[in-house]
Amino acid sequence: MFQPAITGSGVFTPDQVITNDELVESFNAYADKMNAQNADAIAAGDMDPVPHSSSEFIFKASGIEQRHVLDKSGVLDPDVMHPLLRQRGDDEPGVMTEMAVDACTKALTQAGLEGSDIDLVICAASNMERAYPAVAIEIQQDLGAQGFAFDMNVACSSATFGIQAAADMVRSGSVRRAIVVNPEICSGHLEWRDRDCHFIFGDVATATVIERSEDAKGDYFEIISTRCATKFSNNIRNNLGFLRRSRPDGVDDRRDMQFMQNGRKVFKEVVPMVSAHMLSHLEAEGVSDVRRLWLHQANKSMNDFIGKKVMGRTPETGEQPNILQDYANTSSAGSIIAFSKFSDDLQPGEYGMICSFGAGYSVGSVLVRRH
Ligand code: CO8
Repeated sequence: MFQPAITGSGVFTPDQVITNDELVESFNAYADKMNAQNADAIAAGDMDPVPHSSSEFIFKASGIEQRHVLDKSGVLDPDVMHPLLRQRGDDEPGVMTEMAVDACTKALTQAGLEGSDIDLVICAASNMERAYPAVAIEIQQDLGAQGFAFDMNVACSSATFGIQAAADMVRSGSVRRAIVVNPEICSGHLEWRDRDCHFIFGDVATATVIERSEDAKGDYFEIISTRCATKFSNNIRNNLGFLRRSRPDGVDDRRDMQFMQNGRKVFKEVVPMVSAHMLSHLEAEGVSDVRRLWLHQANKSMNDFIGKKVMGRTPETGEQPNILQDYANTSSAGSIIAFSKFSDDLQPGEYGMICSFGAGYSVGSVLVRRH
């Protein structure tokens, strides 16, 4: 058996930013347009008007101030309300591959490795750009990696579930060096026409290199252990799927074919589930002094609750870094952005925990120790 370690991480951040004010201005223009178009039905009581959104609500309810996206022009156009991405030919890299290779290159550089040193690529994300071939195999090819590659999807928990899979394979010796990459194009499956959720997500890609600690060329974090858990819930759901054209209604732009959630229920049910999961993981390892929590980045109050419960006190500044104010929820990538940007200062011997959670429900935790 070998000791797996995280030896590098990297983040690809799209250039384009949408602030809350920009988002709300375009949403309200869309609402006004819809309400004018449907004035008669609204007056007759056959339809509810589309209510306005507000920047104050967004910040207060979530802590989000802005989000990065691949294309803001389509999202902010009241006549479009989704990203507009160029159709690529089958002989050029897909969008997910392009983002993934950027994040992987940064992670490999930090680890002092080349793409050809890698013998496992896991593309772990909430949605895949196509059904097949696996996006991971295209990433493997563009990195010049060896071995094998596969896709996996556990929604917001994809990164930690991917790290568990990779760490277990490195531990057993079935692979030598793995990269887990999380290209999340959340803007593509967010319903920008619904004020309840239009502010929630952003786009990003993260990558994590996992190899034997004995092979590490620089600083690293030992992966002490991982824990994954799932419990079925319909409170976060997207019904878009390959059977859509088989259904009699023939519609392919139904509300339920984009992200849907009952946010209040998610909040109430997931916070205790995640806190208990993290505490039992720490207890099983006999760790009572975890120094850093890199949590899933969905909601600031949610993270405040979880941090307080797990630490047994209000975390001090920097102990539980949030990046959601700048990135919004980036699904599985959120906890890895936090890890990548806020882990350098941990001292040798100090423990930290990466934890992601979300649709499924699902929760995954990775206990690491700074070498
Ligand atoms: N502007 C103004 N008012 C608003 C707005 C808005 N934009 N949106 C809602 N309101 C109104 C509501 O209509 C409601 O009005 P009323 O009281 O009259 O009914 C009032 O404000 C309060 O609404 P909510 O109860 O919905 O507000 P909350 O305080 O619960 O905040 C949140 C909403 C922020 C969504 C919060 O519930 C939350 O963060 N919950 C946790 C959600 C979560 O963690 N989800 C995880 C999802 S991520 C995941 O698993 C990955 C899925 C795959 C990725 C998909 C990518 C697209």
